[in-house]
Amino acid sequence: MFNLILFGPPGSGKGTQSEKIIARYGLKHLSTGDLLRSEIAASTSLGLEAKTFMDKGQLVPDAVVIGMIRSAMEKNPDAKGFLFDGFPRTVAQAEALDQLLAEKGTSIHSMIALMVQEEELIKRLLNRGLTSGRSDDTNETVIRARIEEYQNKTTAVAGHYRALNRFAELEGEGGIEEIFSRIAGEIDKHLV
Ligand code: B4P
Repeated sequence: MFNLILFGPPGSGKGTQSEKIIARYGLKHLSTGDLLRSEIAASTSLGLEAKTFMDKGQLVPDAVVIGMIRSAMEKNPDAKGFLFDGFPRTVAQAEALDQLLAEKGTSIHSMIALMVQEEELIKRLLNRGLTSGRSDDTNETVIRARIEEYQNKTTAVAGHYRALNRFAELEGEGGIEEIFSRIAGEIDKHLV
């Protein structure tokens, strides 16, 4: 298996680049943001609970997202690898993910982090909010709260994989194809 984490602040291009990565490399895409939004759309109790956090720009509790990832992995026993997008976002989530993969006899091969300046993130998310219908993309105060959550709770996850020597940081500004070429160059180093 080849397992990759795409990492970066909200609006850094994780969702955008994930689509291109799965198309080229055939990995199973697991986005906690997408999984949570489908729970919200189906009005499940998990979705209704998650929405109260997401609408404030806060992270959803670890136990909820870890349980969701566990069941998504169990539904895909034949995947040739996973692309984790938006997960892990806390050190506790990273430790749980390492454990889940160890149970399958595998591990994370690489974490790729996209670097984007804060003002560019805000511009992209407000722009997406014009059409996405996402309540967390339309209010600049909520967007800034998401970025603050990232700085306070999520950046530490990079240190976890850096310590394992499985971390690469790439420029996340520029054209979408140009950024994808950088990501593919990094992935290919692990596949040759
Ligand atoms: P997510 O759904 O993960 O969303 P995101 O971080 O906002 O966005 P992403 O980074 O994927 O967006 P993209 O850049 O592709 O999280 C939403 C919320 O769910 C969180 O705030 C949290 O509450 C909750 N949550 C999710 N996972 C969780 C977890 N593990 N633990 C706890 N809570 C969790 O797109 C942004 C925009 O930029 C798009 O419009 C795109 O078109 C544009 N764009 C992309 N690349 C561009 C480029 N190169 N140039 C210009 N624009 C670009």
